[in-house]
Amino acid sequence: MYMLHRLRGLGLSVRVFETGDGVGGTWYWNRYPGARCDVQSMEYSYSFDDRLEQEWEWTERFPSQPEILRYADHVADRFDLRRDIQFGTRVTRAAYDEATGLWRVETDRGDVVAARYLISAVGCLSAARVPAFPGAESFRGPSFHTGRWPHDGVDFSGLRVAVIGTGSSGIQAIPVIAGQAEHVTVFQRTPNYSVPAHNRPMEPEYQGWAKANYPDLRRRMRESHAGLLGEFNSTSALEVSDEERTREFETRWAKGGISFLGAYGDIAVNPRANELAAEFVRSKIREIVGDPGTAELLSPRDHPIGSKRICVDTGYYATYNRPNVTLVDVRADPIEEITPTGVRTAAGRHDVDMIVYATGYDAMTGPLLGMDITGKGGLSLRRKWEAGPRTYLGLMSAGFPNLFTITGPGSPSVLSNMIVSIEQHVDWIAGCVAWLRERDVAAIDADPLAEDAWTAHVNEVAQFTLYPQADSWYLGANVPGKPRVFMPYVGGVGAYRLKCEQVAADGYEGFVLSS
Ligand code: N01
Repeated sequence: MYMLHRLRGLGLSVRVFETGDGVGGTWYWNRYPGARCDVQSMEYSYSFDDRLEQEWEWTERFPSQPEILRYADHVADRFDLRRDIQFGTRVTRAAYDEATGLWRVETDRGDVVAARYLISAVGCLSAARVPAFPGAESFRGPSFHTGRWPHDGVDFSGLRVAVIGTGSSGIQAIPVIAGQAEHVTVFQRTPNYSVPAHNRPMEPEYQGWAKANYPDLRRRMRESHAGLLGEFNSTSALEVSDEERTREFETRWAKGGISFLGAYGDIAVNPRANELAAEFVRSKIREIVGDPGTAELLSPRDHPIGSKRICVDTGYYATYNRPNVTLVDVRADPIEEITPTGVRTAAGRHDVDMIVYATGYDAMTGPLLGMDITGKGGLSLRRKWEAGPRTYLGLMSAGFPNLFTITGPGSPSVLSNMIVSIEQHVDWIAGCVAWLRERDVAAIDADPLAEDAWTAHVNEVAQFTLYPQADSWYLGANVPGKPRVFMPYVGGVGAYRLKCEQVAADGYEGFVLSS
């Protein structure tokens, strides 16, 4: 939406294709119960328009999905965006025509359009993934993926519900479903670390203060590591006494949210420091969950804390104290098939009336590769990225001129406050397009050498952290056969922004320009 707004400002004619029937992207699709952002409302909003940020009133500390969707609708109306968006349309193919220097874009509605610039805003977590369980289509009841939730809601009353998956989506949905359903059976393959949200109504004083200080707060977010305001402590967890460390963890746990990981500067890089934070969360699980066996099953031990996206919950662990919730460890007792009446694991049958798949996404590359993109010489993006995504700055991939990827692989994207990263990419792309037009440059493409160096750098920085130690979607490890490559850029949004600005100031260094 912001890209459309900026391109209009440049006097370009713009057509946006959107699969959904409305705006909002992730917040349009993810209508599952309990869906809520893990970035605070005052930080998870557009900064590009003063009046917009002053007039919108957030009602909760962490915004719920319906509230963010209302905000997205408000932005669309306020800037009259809908007239250039074609809803209910999926791009199926995009091919670069070297003779004309234009992209030919095809959709599932039969549109064929030609464009000088093609900008992808397909998101990082939009290709929902349901694993291929044998017999899934034989199930007689309804089944839903959290990322493709019915618009008119789902009534769980009196039902026995299976939830498969315990990532951020499952962890948010399970407590709400358990509050309504007759019984919930959770199928967990890997336990995740989760910290409480301690969500609450927005304090008017805080909202007023943030609005009064927005220019400074937004600047701090843009210059920060993750695009967030939280207090990040740079000292080592190993330098302080046990008492002091526990006090710090307790304070952050009581505050709630992902800034728990900011307690010490070496949690993301030093295994010993990491283990101290991980063990603190495990101790909380043991404190909350009554049954010691269940507490142990819920305690992650196979990956460092933060190496998978940390979850933020409301009453998740306590849900396992309810008599109507059963936890099944599918690592010890794997799912063998879905039957007409439920889920059959190696150890037995679980009859249910409904299945909720909280099984995640083909992240980052999935939505891009789903579009069948071909560049110069008929090179397909799928072929080029066979061994993992290759980009320069996450913004372009060599051989695909004038194709920009907002929050593409190789940029901070999912490791940051997405709104901050989206705005930064949109501003950079708009600046680049304006620059090209002023100079009559017909095409911009990534230089393969700059791309090689950036791809190596993205990988090198990731290796310096504990991220590669987890089988995460950051690495494509959740999709069988996907190359194991760390996709987002860990270097931080502040440093990354400086790099992008420098490249532009140097006449788009590392890019090839052609007239
Ligand atoms: O998806 P996930 P998600 N058999 O991939 C399990 C963002 N988000 O939708 O770990 C059994 O994290 C899988 O198990 P395992 C956020 O960035 C943000 O929950 O692969 N289980 C895992 O438990 C997040 O990280 C918010 O062993 C199977 C689960 O399904 C990202 O979206 C809220 C399986 C998938 O977890 C994705 O989160 C929601 C199988 N065959 C999402 N296949 C907030 O802002 C998969 N699983 C708070």
